[in-house]
This record gives sequence, structure tokens and C-alpha cells, in this order.
Amino acid sequence: MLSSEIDRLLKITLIGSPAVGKTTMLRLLARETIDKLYLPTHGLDLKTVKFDDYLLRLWDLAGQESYFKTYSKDYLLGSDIIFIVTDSSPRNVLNSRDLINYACHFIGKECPIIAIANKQDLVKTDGRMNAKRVEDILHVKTYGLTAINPSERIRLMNIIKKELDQIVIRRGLKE
Ligand SMILES: Nc1nc2c(ncn2[C@@H]2O[C@H](COP(=O)(O)OP(=O)(O)OP(=O)(O)O)[C@@H](O)[C@H]2O)c(=O)[nH]1
Ligand SMILES: [Mg+2]
Repeated sequence: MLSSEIDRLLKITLIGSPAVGKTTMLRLLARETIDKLYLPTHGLDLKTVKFDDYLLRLWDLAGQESYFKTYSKDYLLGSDIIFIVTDSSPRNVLNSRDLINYACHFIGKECPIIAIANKQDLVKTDGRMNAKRVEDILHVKTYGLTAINPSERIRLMNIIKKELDQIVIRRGLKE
């Protein structure tokens, strides 16, 4: 790989408890069919998605505690963006707060941590929190998402694009 290509490679890491929707987000970004069947990730799932001149390397880490405790440090290192994915249930949002505190130890000061309040389709039916409430608890920028809905891909890409612009400026690739 050429060094100019490496400059344009970005590492995006998804972390969160089991079944919150990390792999679904990965499939959404990769334009793959979204299967509603839950198949827990074992270890790590990696996908690369092209976006303009950039290659987004997406790291989807299994949520099961045994994996997370063993591997999270190495996976988090070198991330350009970290998504903390929550299923927006009150209990999971509180867990996500601990996860953010933990992740902060392993990432650079400039790496943004962004929360995804996933499963927003269930807010009206089972008491999940909207993105604003999740943000008030987590104190990091939070976006709502329904990852099973393919039409939400554009929103998710726009969230990434906003961060990408900052990363590009930091790396001195433009301006
Ligand atoms: N209703 C609803 N279900 C969702 C949404 N996103 C994901 N799911 C479902 O939640 C379940 C778990 O999704 P996954 O993406 O496999 O979860 P994960 O976070 O990768 O889980 P682990 O691999 O165990 O860490 C699946 O049945 C998905 O179809 C959503 O926005 N709304
Ligand atoms: Mg998974």
C-alpha cells in the first residue's frame, strides 16, 4: 500500500454491549443485506468501506465481556473515531457510560467518542431513550439511529463525514 493510501485510511471502531446493533451498523455502512436474526460476533469483524477518496476501515468488536476484556485495548489503539453503540434502553445507556470511561484510557486526546443511540424505532413502544436523553447521560455527542433501516445509511455516513473533515484537517491532507 502506498503511503498516500495509508494517509487516507481511517480506523473507525464500534464498541458496545452484546446485541446493541454494532454488526448491523457495519452491514448498513457496507450496504449489505440486513438480517434481523441475531448472530453474536466472535472476536472481531472487519470491513473496509470506500468513501470519496477515503477508505474507512471499520472494526466491529464483539460485545461479549470475555472478548471485550481481552482485546479491547489493542482494538481501540489507533482509532480515528470510536462509536459507542447503545440500544437506548436505560440500563444499557448506563453501561455505556462505564465503557466510555474505560475507552478514554486507551485513545488519543484527539480521537472523538461518539455515541449512537440505536434502536430508535422502539422508543415509542418500549421506553427507550431518545438521542437527547442519551446525550444528557453520556456527555458525548450522540446521534439516534435505526440501524435495521437501510435508508438510515445516508445519515450515518453524514455523521462520519462530519468527523472526517476534522480528521483530514488534523492530518494536513487538505487546506
Ligand atoms: N428493532 C431494532 N433492532 C435492531 C436495530 N439494530 C439492530 N437490531 C437487532 O438487534 C440484534 C443484535 O444486533 P447485532 O448488530 O448483531 O448486535 P451486536 O452489537 O453486533 O452484538 P454482538 O456481536 O453480540 O456484540 C439483531 O437481531 C438486530 O436485527 C434497530 O435499530 N432496531
Ligand atoms: Mg456483532
